[in-house]
Amino acid sequence: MTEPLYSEDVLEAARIQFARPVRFLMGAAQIEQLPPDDLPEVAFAGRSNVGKSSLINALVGQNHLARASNEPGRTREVNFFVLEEKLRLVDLPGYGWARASKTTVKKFQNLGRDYLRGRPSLKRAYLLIDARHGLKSVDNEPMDALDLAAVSYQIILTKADKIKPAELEKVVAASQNAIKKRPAAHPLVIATSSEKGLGIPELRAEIMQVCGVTL
Ligand SMILES: Nc1nc2c(ncn2[C@@H]2O[C@H](COP(=O)(O)OP(=O)(O)OP(=O)(O)O)[C@@H](O)[C@H]2O)c(=O)[nH]1
Ligand SMILES: [Mg+2]
Repeated sequence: MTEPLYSEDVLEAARIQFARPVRFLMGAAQIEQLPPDDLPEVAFAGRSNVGKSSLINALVGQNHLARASNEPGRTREVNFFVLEEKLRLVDLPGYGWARASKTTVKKFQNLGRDYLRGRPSLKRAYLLIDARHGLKSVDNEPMDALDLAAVSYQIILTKADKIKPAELEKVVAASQNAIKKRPAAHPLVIATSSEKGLGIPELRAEIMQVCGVTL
Protein backbone atom coordinates (compact mmCIF):
# COMPACT_ATOMS: atom_id res chain seq x y z
CA MET A 1 0.00 0.00 0.00
CA THR A 2 1.07 3.58 -0.54
CA GLU A 3 -0.34 5.07 2.67
CA PRO A 4 2.12 5.70 5.47
CA LEU A 5 1.91 2.93 8.01
CA TYR A 6 0.56 3.59 11.46
CA SER A 7 0.60 1.19 14.38
CA GLU A 8 -2.68 -0.25 15.65
CA ASP A 9 -2.33 1.88 18.79
CA VAL A 10 -2.00 5.09 16.82
CA LEU A 11 -4.94 4.17 14.57
CA GLU A 12 -7.05 3.37 17.62
CA ALA A 13 -6.12 6.64 19.33
CA ALA A 14 -7.10 8.50 16.18
CA ARG A 15 -10.40 6.62 15.95
CA ILE A 16 -11.21 7.59 19.54
CA GLN A 17 -10.26 11.22 18.95
CA PHE A 18 -12.45 11.51 15.86
CA ALA A 19 -15.40 9.88 17.68
CA ARG A 20 -15.34 12.73 20.22
CA PRO A 21 -17.69 15.71 19.95
CA VAL A 22 -17.36 17.74 16.80
CA ARG A 23 -19.32 20.89 16.07
CA PHE A 24 -19.93 23.28 13.26
CA LEU A 25 -18.22 26.50 14.29
CA MET A 26 -19.14 28.84 11.44
CA GLY A 27 -19.24 29.43 7.74
CA ALA A 28 -17.25 32.41 6.48
CA ALA A 29 -18.56 34.04 3.31
CA GLN A 30 -15.82 36.66 3.32
CA ILE A 31 -12.18 36.53 4.18
CA GLU A 32 -12.70 39.13 6.94
CA GLN A 33 -15.05 36.72 8.72
CA LEU A 34 -12.55 33.94 9.38
CA PRO A 35 -12.38 32.85 13.03
CA PRO A 36 -9.19 33.63 14.98
CA ASP A 37 -6.47 31.22 13.96
CA ASP A 38 -5.95 29.85 17.44
CA LEU A 39 -6.26 26.11 16.71
CA PRO A 40 -4.40 23.90 14.22
CA GLU A 41 -6.37 23.36 11.01
CA VAL A 42 -6.42 21.06 8.02
CA ALA A 43 -8.42 22.07 4.96
CA PHE A 44 -10.05 20.12 2.15
CA ALA A 45 -9.85 21.63 -1.32
CA GLY A 46 -10.60 20.32 -4.79
CA ARG A 47 -12.98 20.42 -7.71
CA SER A 48 -16.62 20.75 -7.06
CA ASN A 49 -18.30 17.39 -6.39
CA VAL A 50 -14.99 15.62 -5.72
CA GLY A 51 -16.16 14.62 -2.23
CA LYS A 52 -14.72 17.18 0.22
CA SER A 53 -17.78 17.42 2.46
CA SER A 54 -18.30 13.64 2.32
CA LEU A 55 -14.71 13.04 3.42
CA ILE A 56 -15.15 15.28 6.47
CA ASN A 57 -18.30 13.35 7.35
CA ALA A 58 -16.47 10.03 6.95
CA LEU A 59 -13.62 11.22 9.19
CA VAL A 60 -15.98 12.11 12.03
CA GLY A 61 -18.35 9.21 11.39
CA GLN A 62 -21.41 11.40 10.83
CA ASN A 63 -23.51 11.55 7.73
CA HIS A 64 -24.79 15.08 7.92
CA LEU A 65 -22.22 17.26 9.66
CA ALA A 66 -20.95 18.82 6.43
CA ARG A 67 -23.56 19.23 3.73
CA ALA A 68 -22.76 16.87 0.87
CA SER A 69 -24.78 16.75 -2.32
CA ASN A 70 -24.81 15.56 -5.87
CA GLU A 71 -25.39 19.11 -6.97
CA PRO A 72 -21.98 20.72 -7.72
CA GLY A 73 -21.26 23.93 -5.87
CA ARG A 74 -22.98 22.84 -2.68
CA THR A 75 -20.37 24.34 -0.35
CA ARG A 76 -20.12 28.10 -0.88
CA GLU A 77 -18.49 29.25 2.31
CA VAL A 78 -15.38 28.32 4.19
CA ASN A 79 -16.91 26.02 6.79
CA PHE A 80 -15.15 25.34 10.06
CA PHE A 81 -15.73 22.22 12.17
CA VAL A 82 -14.09 21.96 15.59
CA LEU A 83 -13.04 18.62 16.95
CA GLU A 84 -13.15 18.75 20.74
CA GLU A 85 -11.51 22.20 20.80
CA LYS A 86 -8.29 20.57 19.61
CA LEU A 87 -8.25 20.99 15.86
CA ARG A 88 -10.41 22.27 13.04
CA LEU A 89 -11.47 20.60 9.81
CA VAL A 90 -12.11 23.17 7.09
CA ASP A 91 -14.46 22.50 4.19
CA LEU A 92 -13.74 24.72 1.19
CA PRO A 93 -15.90 25.62 -1.79
CA GLY A 94 -15.03 23.63 -4.91
CA TYR A 95 -13.43 25.00 -8.07
CA GLY A 96 -13.78 24.10 -11.74
CA TRP A 97 -17.51 24.36 -11.68
CA ALA A 98 -18.92 25.85 -14.84
CA ARG A 99 -22.60 26.36 -14.04
CA ALA A 100 -24.20 29.23 -12.07
CA SER A 101 -23.35 32.84 -12.64
CA LYS A 102 -19.67 33.47 -13.21
CA THR A 103 -19.50 36.24 -10.61
CA THR A 104 -21.02 34.10 -7.86
CA VAL A 105 -18.70 31.21 -8.62
CA LYS A 106 -15.66 33.45 -8.77
CA LYS A 107 -16.57 34.96 -5.44
CA PHE A 108 -16.54 31.70 -3.53
CA GLN A 109 -13.62 30.26 -5.42
CA ASN A 110 -11.48 33.32 -4.64
CA LEU A 111 -12.50 32.98 -1.02
CA GLY A 112 -11.10 29.44 -0.91
CA ARG A 113 -7.91 30.61 -2.56
CA ASP A 114 -7.46 33.52 -0.15
CA TYR A 115 -8.01 31.22 2.79
CA LEU A 116 -5.39 28.73 1.55
CA ARG A 117 -2.77 31.38 0.92
CA GLY A 118 -2.86 33.28 4.15
CA ARG A 119 -3.80 31.10 7.09
CA PRO A 120 -1.03 30.72 9.68
CA SER A 121 -2.86 27.93 11.56
CA LEU A 122 -3.27 25.81 8.41
CA LYS A 123 -1.09 22.75 9.01
CA ARG A 124 -1.90 21.02 5.74
CA ALA A 125 -4.16 21.45 2.77
CA TYR A 126 -5.56 18.26 1.31
CA LEU A 127 -6.18 18.52 -2.39
CA LEU A 128 -8.86 16.04 -3.36
CA ILE A 129 -8.81 14.38 -6.76
CA ASP A 130 -11.42 11.98 -8.14
CA ALA A 131 -9.68 8.57 -8.40
CA ARG A 132 -11.52 7.89 -11.66
CA HIS A 133 -9.98 10.89 -13.36
CA GLY A 134 -6.62 11.53 -11.68
CA LEU A 135 -4.93 14.92 -11.87
CA LYS A 136 -6.28 17.21 -14.59
CA SER A 137 -5.03 20.56 -15.89
CA VAL A 138 -7.67 22.35 -13.77
CA ASP A 139 -5.83 21.06 -10.68
CA ASN A 140 -2.57 22.73 -11.68
CA GLU A 141 -3.71 26.18 -10.67
CA PRO A 142 -4.31 25.35 -6.98
CA MET A 143 -1.08 23.32 -6.87
CA ASP A 144 0.87 26.25 -8.38
CA ALA A 145 -0.68 28.60 -5.84
CA LEU A 146 0.11 26.27 -2.91
CA ASP A 147 3.69 25.74 -4.12
CA LEU A 148 4.16 29.49 -4.49
CA ALA A 149 2.74 30.23 -1.05
CA ALA A 150 4.77 27.31 0.42
CA VAL A 151 1.67 25.78 1.99
CA SER A 152 2.18 22.09 2.69
CA TYR A 153 -0.37 20.04 0.74
CA GLN A 154 -1.11 16.43 -0.07
CA ILE A 155 -3.13 14.75 -2.78
CA ILE A 156 -6.04 12.56 -1.67
CA LEU A 157 -7.79 10.41 -4.24
CA THR A 158 -11.52 10.15 -3.54
CA LYS A 159 -14.27 7.71 -4.56
CA ALA A 160 -11.76 4.84 -4.76
CA ASP A 161 -14.71 2.43 -4.49
CA LYS A 162 -15.68 3.38 -8.03
CA ILE A 163 -12.64 1.79 -9.69
CA LYS A 164 -10.85 -1.56 -9.49
CA PRO A 165 -7.89 -1.92 -7.07
CA ALA A 166 -5.42 -2.40 -9.95
CA GLU A 167 -6.68 0.82 -11.58
CA LEU A 168 -6.40 2.62 -8.28
CA GLU A 169 -2.77 1.60 -7.91
CA LYS A 170 -2.03 3.01 -11.34
CA VAL A 171 -3.70 6.34 -10.56
CA VAL A 172 -1.80 6.57 -7.25
CA ALA A 173 1.50 5.92 -9.05
CA ALA A 174 0.73 8.37 -11.87
CA SER A 175 -0.29 11.08 -9.39
CA GLN A 176 2.84 10.59 -7.29
CA ASN A 177 4.89 10.85 -10.43
CA ALA A 178 3.12 14.04 -11.53
CA ILE A 179 3.85 15.88 -8.25
CA LYS A 180 7.49 14.81 -7.85
CA LYS A 181 8.90 18.22 -8.68
CA ARG A 182 6.33 20.22 -6.76
CA PRO A 183 8.11 21.71 -3.75
CA ALA A 184 5.21 21.95 -1.28
CA ALA A 185 3.53 18.63 -2.20
CA HIS A 186 3.77 15.67 0.14
CA PRO A 187 5.30 12.84 -1.94
CA LEU A 188 2.69 10.25 -0.93
CA VAL A 189 -0.77 10.17 -2.45
CA ILE A 190 -3.55 8.76 -0.25
CA ALA A 191 -6.45 6.73 -1.67
CA THR A 192 -9.79 7.03 0.12
CA SER A 193 -13.41 6.06 -0.11
CA SER A 194 -15.83 7.94 2.11
CA GLU A 195 -18.45 5.41 1.13
CA LYS A 196 -16.48 2.27 2.03
CA GLY A 197 -14.07 3.71 4.59
CA LEU A 198 -10.87 2.98 2.69
CA GLY A 199 -7.97 5.11 3.95
CA ILE A 200 -10.08 6.88 6.57
CA PRO A 201 -8.39 5.45 9.73
CA GLU A 202 -4.96 6.34 8.34
CA LEU A 203 -6.07 9.84 7.38
CA ARG A 204 -7.39 10.40 10.91
CA ALA A 205 -4.01 9.36 12.33
CA GLU A 206 -2.21 11.63 9.91
CA ILE A 207 -4.37 14.65 10.72
CA MET A 208 -3.67 14.16 14.43
CA GLN A 209 0.01 14.01 13.66
CA VAL A 210 0.15 17.13 11.45
CA CYS A 211 -1.94 19.05 13.99
CA GLY A 212 0.30 17.89 16.85
CA VAL A 213 -2.65 16.43 18.78
CA THR A 214 -2.03 13.63 21.24
CA LEU A 215 -4.60 11.89 23.38
N1 LIG B 1 -19.20 6.31 -4.46
C1 LIG B 1 -18.77 7.36 -3.75
N2 LIG B 1 -19.40 8.53 -3.83
C2 LIG B 1 -18.93 9.58 -3.12
C3 LIG B 1 -17.77 9.45 -2.30
N3 LIG B 1 -17.53 10.66 -1.74
C4 LIG B 1 -18.49 11.49 -2.19
N4 LIG B 1 -19.35 10.86 -3.03
C5 LIG B 1 -20.53 11.46 -3.70
O1 LIG B 1 -20.10 12.55 -4.50
C6 LIG B 1 -21.06 13.62 -4.47
C7 LIG B 1 -20.39 14.93 -4.08
O2 LIG B 1 -19.93 14.84 -2.76
P1 LIG B 1 -19.65 16.15 -1.86
O3 LIG B 1 -19.00 15.64 -0.62
O4 LIG B 1 -20.86 16.99 -1.71
O5 LIG B 1 -18.61 16.93 -2.78
P2 LIG B 1 -17.92 18.35 -2.52
O6 LIG B 1 -16.51 18.21 -3.00
O7 LIG B 1 -18.10 18.77 -1.11
O8 LIG B 1 -18.71 19.30 -3.52
P3 LIG B 1 -18.90 20.91 -3.49
O9 LIG B 1 -19.35 21.30 -2.12
O10 LIG B 1 -19.92 21.16 -4.53
O11 LIG B 1 -17.58 21.52 -3.85
C8 LIG B 1 -22.15 13.17 -3.49
O12 LIG B 1 -23.22 12.65 -4.25
C9 LIG B 1 -21.48 12.09 -2.68
O13 LIG B 1 -22.37 11.11 -2.18
C10 LIG B 1 -17.13 8.16 -2.22
O14 LIG B 1 -16.12 7.94 -1.54
N5 LIG B 1 -17.66 7.16 -2.98
MG1 LIG C 1 -18.94 20.41 -0.32
